[in-house]
Amino acid sequence: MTTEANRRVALVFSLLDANANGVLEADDFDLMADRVVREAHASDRAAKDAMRAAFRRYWTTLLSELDANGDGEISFEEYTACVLSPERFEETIGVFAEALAALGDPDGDGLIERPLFTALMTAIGFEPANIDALFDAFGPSDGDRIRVETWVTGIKDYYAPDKAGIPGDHLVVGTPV
Ligand SMILES: [Ca+2]
Ligand SMILES: [Ca+2]
Ligand SMILES: [Ca+2]
Repeated sequence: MTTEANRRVALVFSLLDANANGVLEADDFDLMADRVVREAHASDRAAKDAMRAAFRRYWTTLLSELDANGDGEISFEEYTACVLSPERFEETIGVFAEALAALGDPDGDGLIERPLFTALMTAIGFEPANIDALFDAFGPSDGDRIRVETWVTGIKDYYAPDKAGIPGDHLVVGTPV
C-alpha cells in the first residue's frame, strides 16, 4: 500500500465516522446521507433516494466484510483490513460514486459546477481548500465545470487502496488525520 493510500484510509475513516465517536456504525451513514442530500436542492427525489440507498449499501458492505469481532461496529483496526481486498468494495463504491456525482449534475448536462461540488464535498466533511485543489486537479473547463465521469473516476480512485498520484491526493495534503 502506498503512503498516500495509507493516509487516505485514515482520512476516509474519520470522514465516515460522521458522529465522531471513533467507530463506524449505521448512524454515521444516515447522518452523512442527510447532510449530503440537504445540499442537493435541485435534485429530484429519485436522485436523493439513490444517494441514501448508496450510503446504506456502503454501510452494509463494510459491516459484512470488515466486522471481524461481530459487534455491529467497525473499529479503525477492522477498517484498515479493507486494503487487503479492495475488489470486494469496488461495486459498492461504484454505486456510491455514481449516486454522488449524479447529485452534482441535477440538470443532467453531464457537467458539474464548482459551487455545488464544493457544497456536496463540504457535506461529506472535506476542507474547503482541499476541495478547491481537487476541483482544479480535475481540470475544469472555461465555465469552471468538470465532467460527471471525471468525478466518478476520481471517487473510485480515491477509495482504491492501491492508487497513488491521483487528484484525490489533494484531499489529504494539509489535512490533519
Ligand atoms: Ca461513529
Ligand atoms: Ca467490530
Ligand atoms: Ca450540470
